[in-house]
Amino acid sequence: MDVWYTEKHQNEAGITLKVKDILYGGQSEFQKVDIIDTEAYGKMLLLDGLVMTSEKDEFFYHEMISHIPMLAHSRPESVLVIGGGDGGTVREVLKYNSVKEVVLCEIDEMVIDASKEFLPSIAGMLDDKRVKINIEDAIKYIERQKNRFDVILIDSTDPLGPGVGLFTEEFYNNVKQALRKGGIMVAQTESPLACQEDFKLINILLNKVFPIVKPYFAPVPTYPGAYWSWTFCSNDVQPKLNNETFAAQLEKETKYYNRDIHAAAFAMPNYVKSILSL
Ligand code: AG3
Repeated sequence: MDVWYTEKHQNEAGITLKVKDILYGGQSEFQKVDIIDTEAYGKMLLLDGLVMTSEKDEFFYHEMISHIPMLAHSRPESVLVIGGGDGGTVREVLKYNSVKEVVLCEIDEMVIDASKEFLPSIAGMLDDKRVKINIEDAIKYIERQKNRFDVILIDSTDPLGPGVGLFTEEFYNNVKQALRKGGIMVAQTESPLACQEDFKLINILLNKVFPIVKPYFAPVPTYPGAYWSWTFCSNDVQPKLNNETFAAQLEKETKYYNRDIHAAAFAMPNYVKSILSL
């Protein structure tokens, strides 16, 4: 079989992968949901034809979106994951004994069902009893949450389609209200190389809402630019490592995260400083 999958990036570049098998194709009320198996990156979840995650490189993304905020917090007990229906972020958050509940607020049940069936190494912890799955638009859900979560992780798609409302000042304000004292929000904030405009605009919005806003960076080989960002936001907590003991234990099994990476992730390349006018 000589079938290739391509995601185009701004219609001027892209990623192309040789397909071994097409495992699932569905159209939900919100988006197209596909699972394919590729030679180079293993099984992958695509939403509206865009790469969300792959078995081979998911660890960069899921470890970075979760361990940086979780280890900057003094004792995370209640965690909210917005989007993230593939379960990778939930899997990482469940590694903390302090965590009593993880609410997954995902708009599209088809993403969860397809991930559970075809991506067990990523979605395998979604049945854990600490996980509460809420199939709802997070824009609505967050309006009802006040002073409720220690860590909120926005594991969204790009600012397009069903994800667009998760990148607004109003939404971020509601997220802020949903945080407890000492709480932390991290959002995926696009590529500072391939999506410079989005990266900049999201950072401007976050700075209107939160007093502490610190972007951080890591590679994600299958995403646009292969270079990704997340942004750490809080009213009262800085992003430094706060739980050295647990980090030392955790880094024995993580594939990307360790204490050196935690410190280095916030180092900002000069061209990124210029994008953010710093
Ligand atoms: N969130 C998707 C990041 C956006 C990727 N963009 C793209 N391929 N154009 C990841 C979900 C993983 N839990």
